[in-house]
Amino acid sequence: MNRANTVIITLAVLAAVAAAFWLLLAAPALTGNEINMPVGVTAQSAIHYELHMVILKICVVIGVLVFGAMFTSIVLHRKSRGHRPAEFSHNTSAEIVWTIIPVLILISMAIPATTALVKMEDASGADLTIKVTGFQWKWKYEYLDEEVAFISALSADSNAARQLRSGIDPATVDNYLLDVDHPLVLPVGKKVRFLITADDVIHAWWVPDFGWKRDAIPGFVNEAWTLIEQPGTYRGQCAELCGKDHGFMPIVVEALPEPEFQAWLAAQKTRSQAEAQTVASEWTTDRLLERGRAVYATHCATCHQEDGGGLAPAFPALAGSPVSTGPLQENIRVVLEGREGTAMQAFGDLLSATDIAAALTYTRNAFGNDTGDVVQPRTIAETTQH
Ligand code: HEC
Ligand SMILES: [Cu+2]
Repeated sequence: MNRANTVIITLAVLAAVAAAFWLLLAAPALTGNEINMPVGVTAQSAIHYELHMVILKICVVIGVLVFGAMFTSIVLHRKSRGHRPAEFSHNTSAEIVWTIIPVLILISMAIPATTALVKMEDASGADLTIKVTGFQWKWKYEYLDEEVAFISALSADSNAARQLRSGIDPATVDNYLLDVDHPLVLPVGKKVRFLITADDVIHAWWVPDFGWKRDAIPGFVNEAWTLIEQPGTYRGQCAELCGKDHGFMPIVVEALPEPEFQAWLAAQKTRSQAEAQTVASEWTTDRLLERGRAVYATHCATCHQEDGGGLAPAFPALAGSPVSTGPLQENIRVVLEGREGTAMQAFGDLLSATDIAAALTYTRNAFGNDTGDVVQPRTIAETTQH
């Protein structure tokens, strides 16, 4: 092979590398599939994307230069062509050059990276603050200063399909394991600050389209922020690995234009005020049982099972349980305070007085537990105030 052929081959390899890179960038337009990192929908994810592209381009240029030089010397200066290796062992000017150039490259990468980091951490000047608390296995969202708070748990469809031998094909469930009963609703174009913590074990709040993920750690409050630029529904998951149901506590964010968001918020406030009033009123047994069945399905059935039969050995049956059929005060205490050191959490922090009263009334009368006890929401409200 003559020299001209070798040069042509080397150039062809370099051209192929460069073409592959541009194809990577053009892929979404050509195939509809994203190979590159997605851009996301927030001010912050745009910062990440720009930084990623700057660094990627620098890396590609370095890669082409280094591999180009390597392949050229391997091919053109190989032994079979009669080349002999040089025998010097030090070259001060070469050493200075190959130290200074990488240092300059690293500095030129550190500047945009640090700028991006500083912007990512700056949660000041937020229009709205949301406190996010991770529980086993659901999220609680509190709109601070707005007196709006709710629990967001896996949607009933997904929950039914995921049960062992449910007989339901997950492929038939819309957004299987990525749907919740009450999504977090946020305004578009507003800076939203998050205070993220957990009540029991470590969780992690992650919506990929937002471009960040934060650990939710008991006893710590982590800060984060977002500014969503496009209305839409964004889905994420608890990204914690260690624990049986982190994969079943998804996150759904509905981003609404400001006026629609305000309307939603007003409706929520009216609802929670109405709820506060009904706590004081006398509830009929049927109403409590009906509500209790729903609360039980969402908040208790994962462990104690739909039929109250429990899941031996870890989760006791409530059907015939000495607590669910024994003295009422003890049952109230177990549900409000939980059982320290077990998966039985303190529901007093998690559910409203009405929900707890309904769940107690239901579990003391369902599954053959015919105690006939009716627990009024006001009884629970009085207990928790002390
Ligand atoms: C994450 C799993 C989990 C969930 C959800 C859960 N429990 Fe429990 N529950 C447990 C475990 C585990 C125990 C046993 C604790 C122990 O060993 O002392 C328990 C114990 C109990 C007991 C005492 C039973 C007995 O016989 O000792 C009652 C009553 C009870 N739970 C009611 C509820 C109610 C009501 C709900 C829903 C509002 C609920 N639990 C949700 C895990 C759970
Ligand atoms: Cu989790």
